[in-house]
Amino acid sequence: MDGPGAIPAAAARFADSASVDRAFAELSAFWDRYLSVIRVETPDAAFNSMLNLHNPRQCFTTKTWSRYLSLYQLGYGSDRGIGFRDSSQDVMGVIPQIPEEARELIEKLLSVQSRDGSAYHQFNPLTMAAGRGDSMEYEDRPHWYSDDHLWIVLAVAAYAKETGNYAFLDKTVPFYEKDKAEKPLETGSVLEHLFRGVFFTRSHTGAHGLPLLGFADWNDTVNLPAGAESLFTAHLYGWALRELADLCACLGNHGKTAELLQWYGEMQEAVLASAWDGDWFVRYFNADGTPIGSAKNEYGKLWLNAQSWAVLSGFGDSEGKGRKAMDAVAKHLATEKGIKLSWPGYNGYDREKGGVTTYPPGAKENGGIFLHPNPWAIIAETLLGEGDKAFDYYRRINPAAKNAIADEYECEPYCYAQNILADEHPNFGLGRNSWLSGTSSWMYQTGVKHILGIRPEHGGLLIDPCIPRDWEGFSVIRHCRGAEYRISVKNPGRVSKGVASLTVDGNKVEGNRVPWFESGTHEIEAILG
Ligand code: IFM
Repeated sequence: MDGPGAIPAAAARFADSASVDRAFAELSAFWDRYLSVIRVETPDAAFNSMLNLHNPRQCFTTKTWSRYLSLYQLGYGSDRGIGFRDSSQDVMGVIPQIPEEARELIEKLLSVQSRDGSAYHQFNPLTMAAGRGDSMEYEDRPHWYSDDHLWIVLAVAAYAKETGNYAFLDKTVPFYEKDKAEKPLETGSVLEHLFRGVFFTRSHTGAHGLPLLGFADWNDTVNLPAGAESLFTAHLYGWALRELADLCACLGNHGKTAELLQWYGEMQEAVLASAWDGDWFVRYFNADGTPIGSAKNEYGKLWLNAQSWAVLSGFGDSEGKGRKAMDAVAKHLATEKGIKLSWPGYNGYDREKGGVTTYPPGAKENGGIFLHPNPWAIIAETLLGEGDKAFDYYRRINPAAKNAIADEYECEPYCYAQNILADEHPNFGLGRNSWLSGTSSWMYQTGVKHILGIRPEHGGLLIDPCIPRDWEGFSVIRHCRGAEYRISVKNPGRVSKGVASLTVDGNKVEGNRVPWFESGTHEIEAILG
């Protein structure tokens, strides 16, 4: 039973002190187990405390509560519920610790995917009733979001890499639409859901061959008239295509892999043909072809996600464009308190751009230090091999390293906030909306998978660190697929990246991938150089 009627039975479970003690013991055992899945020891104490305790704890909270029941966000009584985009990302922060709960959430998310491949933007987890979100407030705008359905591809791929449970891809899950008797009109395998998602994007492109924005992409507050195109969605589509291609290769479906990689190549061509602005990548195109995120614009000249994601998707690899784009980020967007989402902030309401222009310059999505995209910039720097830069960006927003400026920052020192006011705002440095932010999942993944570089792949556990050059090394204990890996990384040559040699239980292994074991404890030693 749900609701107030359930209270007496719940209270009765804790009517005597022995039951209370038992419940506390269970809770403590849960956290001991949860926090033991990944343990790190590095030369940076604030990094260790985030990765060993606070960050995975916040990830559990975001996975459980998405963006509702928060002191900052709309209350439970609203129809916000679980966000498709939000939870598809949050879930990636808990897959190593609670893979089966993660899978259950992934299935729920897939069950609110539309038959056309797009996704309902949000759903109530108790009733599973889904809705189209804020897009319904504007009659003249599309009622779908261009990114939602692509995030779930990343989540399913992460689940498969972590667990090796490829049978899950065949599991049948309904699409959302139902008949009058509430029976789903169509079902499909998990893999079919993912194919429909990427196909939706492939078949909804605009004048430059780039994905249409729909009502919005990751940035909820930029709502351009119909026909606008999104570079963010182009890059997310690229990442999703590569994940799906890898999954298909792993399942032995090489024809499908080739087709998906061809789609990837086509989108890369469209991006490179239209979106390079000279020193950085454009963020959107309006329906009339006007770029947003161009040196030609008066406001919103440069947007972080258009640069970092050009590296994440691999589309910006060509002729050093990705590096140049990230240099523009360092020059115009990076402050000592975190990286701004865009610059300069809009200064006044403009219905043609949407909610972004309702914030003062330097706040939230209008040129604020929006933290959720900061880890994407950090990952981009690791992909470019810049360990010092990556760790510097990490440190700038690490709440455990903000004690000296606690009065200015105002948020908790043990969890990530959603945003910090940026240097165009008089309260530069003030943090807000802590706890329920996608920053948590991404900062956790960034720390473990990209800076320390301990990353489950289909073919084994990858050891691919990108660390500050002055680190002597670090160690990680990682439990995965029934085995324990005790990893020691040494850095005698003081480099950032590049595994020169790898031993597994004393035996030399070629490359930087540890083969999967089903059980036991395994000693891994990697020497960088
Ligand atoms: O991506 C969104 C998220 O879904 C809700 N909070 C704001 C983010 C950026 O607009």
